[in-house]
Amino acid sequence: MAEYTLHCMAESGHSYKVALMLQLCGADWSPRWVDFFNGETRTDAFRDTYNELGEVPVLETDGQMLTQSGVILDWLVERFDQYGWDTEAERREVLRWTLFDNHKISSQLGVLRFLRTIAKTGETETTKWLDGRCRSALSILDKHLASNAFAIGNKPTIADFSVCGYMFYEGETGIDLNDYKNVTSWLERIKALPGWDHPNNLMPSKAPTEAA
Ligand SMILES: N[C@@H](CCC(=O)N[C@@H](CS)C(=O)NCC(=O)O)C(=O)O
Repeated sequence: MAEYTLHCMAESGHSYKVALMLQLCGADWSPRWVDFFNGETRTDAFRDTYNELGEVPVLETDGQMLTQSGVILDWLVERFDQYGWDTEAERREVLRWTLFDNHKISSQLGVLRFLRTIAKTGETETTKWLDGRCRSALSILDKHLASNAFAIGNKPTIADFSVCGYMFYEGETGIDLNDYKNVTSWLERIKALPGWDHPNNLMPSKAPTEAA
């Protein structure tokens, strides 16, 4: 059994943040597919065993269940001493971008992508509203990246892995990232990190027995 088990599914950008960190750190990890679309995270069994919050990702290691991607990433920095900060000021910058991501970027891009590509609701007042919110957040990010190679300056950190969570699912949010040139250049820099891989290659999208 691997040292780390990531309870996740390929469609989850929040899980991808953790999968990417594990991969880039060369961790001994394996994914466990969660049957999210049939409601596994809403069952008492899941909530009692893995996460009372009813969400993926969950990182299981050494009998512990770690939840919330931002918390897990922070914990992994301490474990691997990689993709973290050198000063307290940098640590706060990492936290600032991780919180902004959780509130304004990944949460909204994730829901927009779900509505447009998975639930296929068609264009509604909700998708229109979310589209505007996402574009506004992307513009803020794009401006920041005009003078910063990565989220907190010149080095990649877990803040980048948080912010990019839903940005490699090309075409699925309905927002063309080419409208945000600094964002696409930054994504290329993340892709160039040794060990980078696409969410669909790191996490399964169906049960292993079905996939076999
Ligand atoms: N802030 C959380 C967000 C996690 C999240 O929203 N996960 C989604 C899947 S991508 C989920 O499990 N949602 C549960 C549900 O909708 O019932 C994190 O970063 O870990």
